[in-house]
Amino acid sequence: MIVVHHLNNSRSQRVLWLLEELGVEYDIKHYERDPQTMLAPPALRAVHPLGKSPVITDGALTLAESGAIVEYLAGRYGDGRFLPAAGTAERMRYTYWLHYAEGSAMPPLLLKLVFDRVESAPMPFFIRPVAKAIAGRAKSSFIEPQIKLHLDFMEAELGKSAWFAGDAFSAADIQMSFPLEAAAARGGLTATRPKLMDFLQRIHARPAYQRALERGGPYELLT
Ligand SMILES: N[C@@H](CCC(=O)N[C@@H](CS)C(=O)NCC(=O)O)C(=O)O
Repeated sequence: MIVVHHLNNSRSQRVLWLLEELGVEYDIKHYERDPQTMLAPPALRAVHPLGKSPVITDGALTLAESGAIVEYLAGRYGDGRFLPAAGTAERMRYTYWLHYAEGSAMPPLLLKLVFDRVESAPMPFFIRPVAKAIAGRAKSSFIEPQIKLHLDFMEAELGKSAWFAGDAFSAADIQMSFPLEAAAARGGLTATRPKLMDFLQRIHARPAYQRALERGGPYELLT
């Protein structure tokens, strides 16, 4: 039986959603973030040394890293569904987006989260103006322009086909959901990018997405 080590409000929601799309049986082991640090509890390190979510176990296999998990589950249990055929242009695009989500789209969004927190963290009053100035400069000179670059790119790509890998919904769309949901929560993704907003609406309407929310519990992305 597949076990998903699921952290609240996290990337592991994607894995639950994929398993619901695949119709595969699975169990969930729940972990709660520390409310102050937002880090995962130490118990997750007993499953994988990094102690991050998602991690799955499937028999003797323990697998971390959401892209690797999505690739494994779609390949092993998909029976050709949610995975474009090998050797096609769609398969190449599928592979690209599977890597792009965590490798390129997430880093500036994570930096934004960190620097937003620097600005609002408790600190001695005489440090605050300096910390705010450094965080503000990092955001305006690098982080926000990078987020804009990526959002513009993704918006243009979704102008070429209904889904990221082509005209059929694939597991790459599931992998891409997290950066787009994070961008809507904290990265300035709004109705000014209608293709991306429409993508979010379409995925949220999928019955498997909703079943995954019911099983995973509340899902509110960090802002
Ligand atoms: N690139 C990794 C990122 C894993 C990751 O950072 N997960 C976050 C949840 S969204 C986490 O476990 N955070 C808690 C912590 O670092 O303690 C993946 O895609 O699986």
